[in-house]
Amino acid sequence: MSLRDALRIPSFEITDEAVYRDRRRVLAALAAAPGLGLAGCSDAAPPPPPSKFVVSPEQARSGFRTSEAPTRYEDITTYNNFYEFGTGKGDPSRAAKTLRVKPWSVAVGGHCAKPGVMSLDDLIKGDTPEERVYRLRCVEGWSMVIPWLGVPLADVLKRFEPTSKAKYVAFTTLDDEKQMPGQGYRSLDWPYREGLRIDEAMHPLAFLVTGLYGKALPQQNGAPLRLVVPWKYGFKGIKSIVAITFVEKMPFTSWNDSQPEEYGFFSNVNPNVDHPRWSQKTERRIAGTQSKLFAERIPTRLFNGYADQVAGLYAGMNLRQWF
Ligand SMILES: Nc1nc2c(c(=O)[nH]1)N[C@H]1C(S)=C(S)[C@@H](COP(=O)(O)O)O[C@H]1N2
Ligand SMILES: [Mo]
Repeated sequence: MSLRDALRIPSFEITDEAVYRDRRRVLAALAAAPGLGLAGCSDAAPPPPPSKFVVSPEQARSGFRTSEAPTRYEDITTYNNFYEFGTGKGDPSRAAKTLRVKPWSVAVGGHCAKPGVMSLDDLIKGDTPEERVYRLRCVEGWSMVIPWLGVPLADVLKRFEPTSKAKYVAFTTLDDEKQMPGQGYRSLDWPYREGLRIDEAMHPLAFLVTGLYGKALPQQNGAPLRLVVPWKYGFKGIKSIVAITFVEKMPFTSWNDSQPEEYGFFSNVNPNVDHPRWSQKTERRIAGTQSKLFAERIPTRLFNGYADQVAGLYAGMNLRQWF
């Protein structure tokens, strides 16, 4: 396979081992070739987060709702990305029943004063789940409007007392091929992992989700606990979380590992930074009618429409380099 062909592989349609191996070879070759270095894959550390940015409670709250019509429950729960259950949009809702969501425990550790392994109930104890209607913009170009039920990520994280060495937070999905048969395919380096800079994780819009439409989270949507970061592409919203770790260095993330030139660590929704293989200028909502899967194209907004709340997190940062 030529380099050009290999780079054209649609990363969300990878199904077999041979393709996976080939792609790894191409990436290794790219890494070894000086001058082919791509923005965002440099060894340089990103600039430190701005020290002064604070979002007021009123400003934050204005991001918790939208007047846009929510996507239908049937669509939110049958059109999914959850590669642990297959790469097709309909696979997770058919296959995810093998995931046992009770009992569930989450290990919280790394650079914090009070690490611990706890049941999900203990993890969110004392927090009353609230509803927030957030847009979800998938990097592939479709989007939904979802009434999530959850708790602010910051409230949970603070109880573990992260230390000054906690510059990032790493999240890990369950690693169990028996419950997640898609892990038998090397579509990604399992378990699925994601991460946020600590100030992003502490931002009031970052949300730990336990339900949607007022009901417990269905398996296919990431039960019993998933992350939702509404200003970032959907893949940052890691599902079925079993570990949260405070770390000093930018952590490994699955999509960045898989295609570093296509999926940067930050992955903020940005219509001005195209994906190498497609434009990010527009998106299509899941339409919610029997006859039509997608609605007409609409413009994608910077930070998925949450710029008022989150742009300050990236003051002075080159969003093309740190995509
Ligand atoms: N563990 C895990 N989390 C994941 C994924 C995945 O494949 N595995 N897919 C991501 C992607 S690409 C998107 S767009 C969202 C989709 O969430 P939804 O199916 O609830 O709409 O989940 C994200 N979280
Ligand atoms: Mo996605």
